[in-house]
Amino acid sequence: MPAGIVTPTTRAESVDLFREWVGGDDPTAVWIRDHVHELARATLACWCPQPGPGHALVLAEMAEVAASWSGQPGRGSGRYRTERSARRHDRAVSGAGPLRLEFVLSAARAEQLPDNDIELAIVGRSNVGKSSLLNALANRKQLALVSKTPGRTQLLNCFSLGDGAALIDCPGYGYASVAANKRKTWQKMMEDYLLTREQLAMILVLVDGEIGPTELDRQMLEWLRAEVLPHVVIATKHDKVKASKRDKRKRDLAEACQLDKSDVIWVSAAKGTGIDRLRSLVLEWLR
Ligand SMILES: Nc1nc2c(ncn2[C@@H]2O[C@H](COP(=O)(O)OP(=O)(O)O)[C@@H](O)[C@H]2O)c(=O)[nH]1
Ligand SMILES: [Mg+2]
Repeated sequence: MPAGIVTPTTRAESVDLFREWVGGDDPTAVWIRDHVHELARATLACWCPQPGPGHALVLAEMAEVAASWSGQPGRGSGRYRTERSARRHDRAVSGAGPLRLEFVLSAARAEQLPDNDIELAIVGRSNVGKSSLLNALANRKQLALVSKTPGRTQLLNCFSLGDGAALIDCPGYGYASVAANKRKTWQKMMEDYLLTREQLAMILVLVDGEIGPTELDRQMLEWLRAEVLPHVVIATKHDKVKASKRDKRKRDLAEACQLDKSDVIWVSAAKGTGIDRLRSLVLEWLR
């Protein structure tokens, strides 16, 4: 920030000044404009290693500011908004409504996935409601049936959203019947994918709202925190919790996940509760 011109006294003044400076020709300002999303993500990861829905809102606000820079007079409109980011922007502002998800392929290893620009991963134990949630997001009954095909339950299932964005339905953990060597294969594949996939913008950790986090869910969350991977907890089967018990269940589930109540997103694929909001968040995370 150029020093000594004006000393801002209010937050609004500081923001105005920052906007003015960052819209200018200064090489640092140009660099910041070009890297705003990476900067936002990195900053948030430092402030708050346990990402929640609040992250998406902050990122959305920063993206809005960045979009306004791209229209700055002088530097050439559109110079800082690539075609791809413009498409993402259009996709995001086109509003929720069913996501246009299409099954692409199942992969045994991350390298076999298509070269998507950006991805979200859905993880959770088997039966938590991953396939049902995908169907609900797309408002399709059988979209995610493919992932129930025998043999495919242990694979990374890729669903495209168009424009280089994809959702990856990861194999569920916690099959008691799965042999130890298979569990090792699962663990290696998941670690390879989650730790090394550069396109991965957010990991959606599904927790069964009816029964709360299992030991394996808690281990997964601990691992994600230790690796500082961006993730958010989604509690499924909201409809299965009695209305009279919901408040307490929401508190208990959040606490068991070491989160704030407001950081857990509750959904019901069966009744559609929370699905629209999750669609909007998905689009935000994919920007
Ligand atoms: N009541 C209710 N049941 C659900 C919901 N979501 C999933 N289920 C049920 O939970 C079971 C497992 O769901 P599925 O989507 O196959 O889980 P996955 O193994 O994680 O893909 C199925 O019997 C679903 O019908 C929900 O929101 N409400
Ligand atoms: Mg499934």
